[in-house]
Amino acid sequence: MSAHTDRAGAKADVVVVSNRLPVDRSDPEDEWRRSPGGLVAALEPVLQSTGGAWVGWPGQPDAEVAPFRFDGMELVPVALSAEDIELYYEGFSNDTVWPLYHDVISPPAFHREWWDAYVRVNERFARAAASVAAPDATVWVQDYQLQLVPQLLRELRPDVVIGYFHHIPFPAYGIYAQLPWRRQVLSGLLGADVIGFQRVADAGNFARAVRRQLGYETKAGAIRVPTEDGGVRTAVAKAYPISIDAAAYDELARRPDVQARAREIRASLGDPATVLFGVDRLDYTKGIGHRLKAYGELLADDRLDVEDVTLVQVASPSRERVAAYMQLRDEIELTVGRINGDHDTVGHTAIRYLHHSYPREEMVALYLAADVMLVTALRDGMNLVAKEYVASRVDGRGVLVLSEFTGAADELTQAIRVNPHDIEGLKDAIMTAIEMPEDEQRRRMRALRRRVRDHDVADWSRSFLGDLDSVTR
Ligand code: GDG
Repeated sequence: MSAHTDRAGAKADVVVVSNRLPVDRSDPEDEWRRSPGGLVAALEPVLQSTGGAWVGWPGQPDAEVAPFRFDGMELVPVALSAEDIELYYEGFSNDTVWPLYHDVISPPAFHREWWDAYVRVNERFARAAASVAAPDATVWVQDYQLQLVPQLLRELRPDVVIGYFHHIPFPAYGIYAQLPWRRQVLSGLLGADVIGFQRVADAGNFARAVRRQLGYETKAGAIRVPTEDGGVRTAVAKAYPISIDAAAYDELARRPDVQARAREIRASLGDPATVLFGVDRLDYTKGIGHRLKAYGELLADDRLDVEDVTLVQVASPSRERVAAYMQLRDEIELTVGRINGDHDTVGHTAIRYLHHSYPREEMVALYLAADVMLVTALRDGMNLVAKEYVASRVDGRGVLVLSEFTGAADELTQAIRVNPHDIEGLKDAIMTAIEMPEDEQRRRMRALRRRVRDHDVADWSRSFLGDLDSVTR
């Protein structure tokens, strides 16, 4: 193995546990590369300064990889077989929990063998975390694939302090109650000392489910959890809205080459008066179909003219082996083809549809090229795209149309707020955004930028870890 392995095996005072390790490589012969993304950017400095460890799946099925050092962190791979990936990841995580927690936009599937695999894999993650944590360490578990880890880890290592952050919504009780394993999942999460959610409403939904299902007393987010020895401990359920590395986006957006690329993008679209932009993982929660329907009707009603406007829609490939995602892709691509067929001219296209992933520089150039950003999610834990758009608008212009069903809507109150199910309302909101005078754009963007700058991802991790430190000591 490479030079990364020199200090492998050391115990860590801070351990992050997530489904994926923060590194990637396409081939076992290649070097590891850091994955892009805000979570990695936020947690890496914390782990580097504490000699911390990160536990997660290295990204290839059946890969047995020994722990190794990377960028000052100890990386502890958890192996997943092709069957684990199918049952635990694509199955229970992405075809049971994901649709259920996003208000059953797509019907969740409940399969006992998926659940069994979820338990088995969560146990594996908990054992890996237990083996690397130093005495009294702090362990921070990330997201819905690992909801059982807090309790499993507490059983193995009662000395460690455990935090859990839930990146997706926690649904209302009536929906949550459908889950056949609803009590086990709540108990799993309650193994943590602090359970963090994106919105105040998510933390409230969780506390309500705990009261209804387990009968524990909850008071302003403090949950009294009975312990094995007949005592009681307190778990805290609270909102910590996640954010982005705002300074990094600001810096990229000021780069002359990125600004030149933004101009080039507009020119290559035929310099339309208005560029609308959407970028999402191709996921049924993101409301891409609703967005296309509203836009298609605006063209059909002659409220918009294809000579003056183009919608750029980046739909990055996602979960391509899950049936609901294959069907969604077909639906979206049929709709895009129809709208373009009906409205395109030889020189202008209604929708420039891109089923690709792009480097971050290109994303920022696209944000800068877009007069109007469309975020029309039907349900979204936070939605970082909305924050990235705002952080990239160093020119102070641009309009954000934002679904009220995103966590971001609680914070980004100067956006144009929409209910994406209301197609007429969405059409009016798009027109308002297109026609918004520049001074109003600037006024709103100033407030939005201030919010994102003052609450960045470093602030998020500081506040979570600060609370974790204070509730337990
Ligand atoms: C989950 C929750 C919560 C997308 N396409 C490309 C690309 N992206 C990047 C975006 C953004 C990220 O992916 C997507 O984050 P979102 O927050 O919008 O949505 P999810 O992926 O569903 O994330 C969500 C989040 O976790 C964090 O807690 O906000 O609610 O569902 O950063 O920029 N990035 C690049 N190329 C692409 O083509 N480089």
